[in-house]
Amino acid sequence: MPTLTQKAFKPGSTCPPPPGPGKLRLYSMRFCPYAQRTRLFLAAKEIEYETVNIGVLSEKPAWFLEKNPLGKVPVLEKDGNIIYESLACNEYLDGIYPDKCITPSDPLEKAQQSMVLALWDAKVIGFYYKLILTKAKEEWPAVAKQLVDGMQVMENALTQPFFSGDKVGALDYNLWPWFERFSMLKDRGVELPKEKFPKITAWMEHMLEQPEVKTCYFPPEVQEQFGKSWMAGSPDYDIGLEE
Ligand SMILES: N[C@@H](CCC(=O)N[C@@H](CS)C(=O)NCC(=O)O)C(=O)O
Repeated sequence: MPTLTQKAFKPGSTCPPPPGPGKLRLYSMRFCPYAQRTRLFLAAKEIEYETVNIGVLSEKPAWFLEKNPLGKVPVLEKDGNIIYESLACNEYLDGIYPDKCITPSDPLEKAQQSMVLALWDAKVIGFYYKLILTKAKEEWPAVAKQLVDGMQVMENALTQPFFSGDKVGALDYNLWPWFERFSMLKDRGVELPKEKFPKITAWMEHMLEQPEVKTCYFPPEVQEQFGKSWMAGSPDYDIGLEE
């Protein structure tokens, strides 16, 4: 996969020149689950692109805010157009590269996928970040319980082998990145035992077999190393990269 740079751009850096005509660029952060949604789409669709990694969780380069005023990754850039927000990025990719379309074309299926993502946003994701960012240990058990209760809602929503149906699809890619990171929360009281989460356990096993998931994967120890650096207030974006 062509990569413009792996090391994260930081404040004081210069914006790299725009990608050439017809070329696609992804502004990313190696450990960002939202950017991973888009990387999974790119890998599944076998689209060529270049990557510019940004140190986005700490002070960020001023030029990046000109790309996305929200200051968040993922961002796509192609032929002078800028797209931000992971779900918008993924739909845009399916729109401009219609081969291997991942977004459902059936309106009902599309609505159902959006509803499950809304459950995820309401019942899980806030507690996930609250647990990571809360320093007061005495608050962890209550937040961990809310998170596990939310995961039960997701277990109930998983009625087929994949969240998207018989085969892996958009909803699976849009949910997977946080599951890859769940071991980061073990120390804070969150586990997903097979007895309580049989469908999610089986789904995770299927997901880990998908080539695009393997392409975008970091093992738990690396996710945990990044998680610790972030929780300690100094995210290490460049773990594992050569000096
Ligand atoms: N709603 C956005 C969320 C993206 C997001 O929060 N990305 C994080 C990195 S994982 C980020 O860039 N954070 C920087 C910030 O919040 O300033 C999406 O779906 O793309």
